[in-house]
Amino acid sequence: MLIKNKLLLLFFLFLGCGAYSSKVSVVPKPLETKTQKGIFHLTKDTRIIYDDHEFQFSAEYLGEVLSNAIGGKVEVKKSETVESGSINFRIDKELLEESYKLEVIEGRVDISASSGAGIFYGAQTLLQLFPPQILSDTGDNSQLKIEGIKIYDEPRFNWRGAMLDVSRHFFSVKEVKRYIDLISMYKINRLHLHLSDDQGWRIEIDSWPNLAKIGGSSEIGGGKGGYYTKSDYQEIIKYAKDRQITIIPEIDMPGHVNAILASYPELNPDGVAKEIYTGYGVGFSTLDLENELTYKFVEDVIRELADITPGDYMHIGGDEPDKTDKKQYKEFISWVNGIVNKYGKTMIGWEEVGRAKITKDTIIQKWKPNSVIKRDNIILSPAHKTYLDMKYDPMTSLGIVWAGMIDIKNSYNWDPLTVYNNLDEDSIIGIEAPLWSETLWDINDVEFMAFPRILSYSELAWSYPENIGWSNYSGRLKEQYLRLDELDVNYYKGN
Ligand code: TNX
Repeated sequence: MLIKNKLLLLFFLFLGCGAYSSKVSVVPKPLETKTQKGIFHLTKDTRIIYDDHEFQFSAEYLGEVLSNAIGGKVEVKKSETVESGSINFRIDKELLEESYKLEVIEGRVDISASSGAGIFYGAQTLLQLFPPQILSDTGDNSQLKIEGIKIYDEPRFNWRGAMLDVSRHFFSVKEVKRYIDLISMYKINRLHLHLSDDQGWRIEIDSWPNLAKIGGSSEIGGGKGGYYTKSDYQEIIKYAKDRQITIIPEIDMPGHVNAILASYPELNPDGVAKEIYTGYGVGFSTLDLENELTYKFVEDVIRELADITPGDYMHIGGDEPDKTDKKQYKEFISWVNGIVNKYGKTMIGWEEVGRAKITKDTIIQKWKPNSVIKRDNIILSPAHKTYLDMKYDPMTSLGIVWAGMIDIKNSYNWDPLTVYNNLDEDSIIGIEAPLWSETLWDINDVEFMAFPRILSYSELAWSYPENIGWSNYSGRLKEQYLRLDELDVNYYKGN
């Protein structure tokens, strides 16, 4: 008995020493990591110093997190001079666009990059080197230190995406920002917003105001829906851009268009507006491709949307055109391709657009589990591996199962090169995890389906094959749970 108590006492003493394990649990796993001598303590005297104006946002962002953690004010300043006791963001033009170097030496942290993206990613890695309490705002800084380390990191794929369906259920600007906050911690750099579908139209278009007014007034299950004003949309874009995320707007056509047909009678072949639709079905609606007004409508929407979208891309959907004549579908997609290019954007479409003649730069998003289409410029979204709306297991209360169930291990254990009959690595621009929202009502539901699976996709897209492996990842993932706990993320806690 006595011995057992002594052992317990020793155990608690050990914990109490604050010996936070120095194992590196960063997700996605950095390319090269080496521990070295030195230690850096976060204190009320810590300063963040940056030498290039491009780094200002990341410096202030990090400053805010660290200030909350220590319950004081971490000073942030622009200067060429490195000081001891500081975290230094330094420009290094030799480095690749999104890469960074991070070094913790005695009493100092240096992060260098050639761009704002690299510095932001370095700052995210730095936060993950601290113990999880760095994300709490208790002001207890007794444990907040990092041991010496040297990291060089760069991404494998340039497209590391998430998609959020804001049509089937609408999510507010605040909810979208929360999602951006969380995914940007894991170096995801694209957020594709599915802005229209049968159940709702979510973006204000001045030349066709009923789209938002009528088309935006519904959602699955009969809720009140909603839409983004142009200034809402721009607020989301700015928020995402600061966090190195490009917003990709999608207007789905020529199928998935009931909300459009409900907003304007004149876009219907019989001149009668469709009823608003609040069910789950797909594949029942089509634009009238014999009506000239349809083409004016589409061009107006693309022009206005391109105008308020600084990113290079526009997604035109193109999926499940079950009610569209096959020949007309192909002609329409080729025509839309020209319109998207006319307004200065690269077109993206779900893989069905590959049936039509499209320009070489067009990006195809593969989603069907048995997809055979081969092309340059592919985004991988295999439904049976990356669809965040698939249930984890039969007990999951949210989600659907048409592509199977995807538990955490299954979300991680697949290879981008072989998931579809040996694609050429050069043809893959990256991975995107779509979250369709038929069964999701609010951000809590979104968090439950996306976390922790989205961390798998972040690692598969960022890390090189030699750094990918389930047993190592699952250990790091456990440590990430403590961080998600600090942020009150409603993540799935099963297997
Ligand atoms: C297929 S994937 C769809 C969506 C649904 C989703 C549900 C794709 C391009 N279309 O309309 O919401 O399945 O998982």
